[in-house]
Amino acid sequence: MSDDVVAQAPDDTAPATHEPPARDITDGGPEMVQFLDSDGRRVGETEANRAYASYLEDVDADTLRSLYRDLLLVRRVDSEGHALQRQGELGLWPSLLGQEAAQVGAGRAMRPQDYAFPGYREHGVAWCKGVDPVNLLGMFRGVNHGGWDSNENNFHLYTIVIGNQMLHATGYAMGVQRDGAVGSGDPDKDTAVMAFTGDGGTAQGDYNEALVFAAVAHAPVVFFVQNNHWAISEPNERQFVIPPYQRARGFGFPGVRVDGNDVLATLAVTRQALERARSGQGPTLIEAFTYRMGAHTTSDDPTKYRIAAEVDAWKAKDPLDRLRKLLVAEGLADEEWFTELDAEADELAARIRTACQQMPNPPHEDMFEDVYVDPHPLVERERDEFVAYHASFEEA
Ligand SMILES: Cc1ncc(C[n+]2csc(CCOP(=O)(O)OP(=O)(O)O)c2C)c(N)n1
Ligand SMILES: [Mg+2]
Repeated sequence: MSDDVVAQAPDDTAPATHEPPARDITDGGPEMVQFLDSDGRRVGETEANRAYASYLEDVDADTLRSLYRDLLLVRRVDSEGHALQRQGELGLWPSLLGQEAAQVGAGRAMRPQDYAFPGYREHGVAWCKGVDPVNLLGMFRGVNHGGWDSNENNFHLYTIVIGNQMLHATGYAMGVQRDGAVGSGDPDKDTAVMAFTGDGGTAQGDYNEALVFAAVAHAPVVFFVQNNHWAISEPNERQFVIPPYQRARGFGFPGVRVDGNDVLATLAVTRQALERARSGQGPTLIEAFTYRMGAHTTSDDPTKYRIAAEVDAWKAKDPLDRLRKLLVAEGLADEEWFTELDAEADELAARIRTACQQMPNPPHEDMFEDVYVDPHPLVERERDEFVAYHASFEEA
């Protein structure tokens, strides 16, 4: 354990400041797994990445291009969501800007049978799991109560209650164990569960309880913490003293810090963790070291609590730029290819924009649907009362 990655305890007596943080928050330390540096150069063997190199052996030119395609299309979906909110079409949008590689690396490592439990910012994971982005927009437009059938793509509904999905994921993973879908050796059957949260989520009771349960149950779950350095306006120093990847050991399973802006490293590390889970070796915690480039949501103004220099420092670590540089340097994609991809992104944006604008407003009584799996007399009575109450206005 190196000292430089251990955060300092907060000094509550210090006045609020807009000065840069005392330590370099762009440096993930020597234990961080990286395969592609900020300049798009491949990183040679290091102590940290050695154990993961074999998980990238099948990553050829096609795979690299398709990873870049996912990163770019996900960024385009995100910017369209932001624009739609600004134009009054959505109530809210939480941007994933800067976290594309963390999410695409993780999402692409998953097999169809693996189940994801997201927070509310995991648009990139949703994309990789095959969820139509239109469904995400529907939720933030407020025209449905979740947005999609979780079991269609094994991508659970967004969870706004911070850290809560860690418990859902762990419980689901314990169910997977009871179904005998762990350690059977059948690659189409063995299943892992992924739980996504943020740096702020690690301070929640639910998160810590889930990690204890997962450890003692030896559950097939991978906890994926996107450390984007901010929990709304609260920095890492307010969430933990020991970073999340080092805390995993205290719960009883391995933790690894990965460069979350490096899609290759994230892919490799997540593949390894999922394989461990599927084969019955228990949980892993992955801390993706990344940065929230935008506001917390469209309701937030980060200029009130963080300095521009910090954002600029992270801009130089952009996850798309570095893979684009690699593709160009290794002659795997030319300008024409990038132009065609931009056109595909524009088409995608136009499709989801139109679909969003045309979403019908649901009948109000729809909110009583899907509360329980089976019909419930209390919910039915409440729905009838609600419908009768609304009908009374029409009569008046
Ligand atoms: C239990 C709970 N407490 C507080 C909130 C309000 N809240 C919404 S997002 C957020 C910060 C979460 O930060 P982090 O886990 O780092 O995720 P990020 O938004 O950075 O992706 C908070 C406190 C909430 N949604 N749920
Ligand atoms: Mg955060």
